[in-house]
Amino acid sequence: MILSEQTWRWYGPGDPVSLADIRQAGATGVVTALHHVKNGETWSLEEIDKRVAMIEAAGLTWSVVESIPVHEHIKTREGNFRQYIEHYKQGIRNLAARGVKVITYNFMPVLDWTRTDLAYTMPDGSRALRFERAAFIAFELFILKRPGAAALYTDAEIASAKTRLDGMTSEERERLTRNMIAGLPGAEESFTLEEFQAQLDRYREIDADTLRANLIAFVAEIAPVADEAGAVLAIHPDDPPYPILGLPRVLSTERDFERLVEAVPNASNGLCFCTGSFGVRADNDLPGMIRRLGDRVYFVHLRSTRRDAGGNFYEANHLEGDVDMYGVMRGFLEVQQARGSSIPFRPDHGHQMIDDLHKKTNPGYSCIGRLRGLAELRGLEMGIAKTLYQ
Ligand code: DNO
Repeated sequence: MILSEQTWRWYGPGDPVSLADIRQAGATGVVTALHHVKNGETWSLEEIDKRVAMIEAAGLTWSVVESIPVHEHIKTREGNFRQYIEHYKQGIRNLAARGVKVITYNFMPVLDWTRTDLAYTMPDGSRALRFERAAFIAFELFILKRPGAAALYTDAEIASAKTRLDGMTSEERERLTRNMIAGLPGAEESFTLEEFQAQLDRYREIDADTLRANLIAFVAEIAPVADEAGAVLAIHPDDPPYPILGLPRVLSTERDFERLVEAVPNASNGLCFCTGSFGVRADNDLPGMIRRLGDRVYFVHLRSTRRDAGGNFYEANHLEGDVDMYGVMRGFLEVQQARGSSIPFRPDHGHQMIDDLHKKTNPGYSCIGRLRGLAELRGLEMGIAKTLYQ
């Protein structure tokens, strides 16, 4: 019986949730990145060695890189993109040489994940991350004032966004702006409003077909390097999984990932199966997807969201919300039995709860909320595995 490898994201030495905490949570693998290395630079052996030593001294293993950021010039194929791709390749070789062989990345333009509210209070008093459509539209139309954006929305949506904005204090408006453009943890960029609009403008001529071609061109270059080094690549889906702010999206559905594999069939070209991101779309059949894409799933993020008819969603407890976590876990176990080896997963995000509420942690990455998630997922896995395989 093969069980998955339990991992936990760590933001490095400055993370208020320490390696010792991770060990007590019962995870064995660490998911981290060299956040201090500038986006586009090579991850040197020296910096990798320091990080490996730190993690191993805590009795843990550096299992997964999340992420080596993809420079914006690579996404738009301009400026120094050729040099950045060479740096990326060297980073893959260096990591693999030190035994770190699963590399997560994403190809979302400008922003990594996006939420309007980082402290949405749940009925039990814990706090969750939320994407609220009216607040998002209020930001886009009335704070950022993105040219042409109004054409995307109905009059009723615009009116409710205006009402929403009018009801906000100036502090709330500032907080919304910060949430949107200041970069959530993991994002390597943070902007002022003007800089943000300038970044969006760089994509004016880039539609989904062009972005997809740029993704394929990038992966076609790095996958052979990963194959040779014995590493695998795990692309993270778009979050949320549809176009926002006029930016194209190319990894929101099963078909999107299939297209990437059809274009670049190399074995290293794989997926970070994130149930929280894919799960925001009702047309993504998660238990079916993990089975069908299983051969290419190299890392898994387990998290659930609850969406409503108005296009809002919040992050639910791991076994609640819209994600059929039982079906996903069962599929995930089947994939691992078929492959004959463990695949790493991590509890993705968690509520701020109990003592988390009195601490400043990275949004989504508090200790106790994730501990609850990991404990629930571990129990679910054990229950299914013992029933099916013993
Ligand atoms: C959010 C994370 C993302 C993810 C990147 C992968 O919590 O899942 O920031 O790390 O998109 O490149």
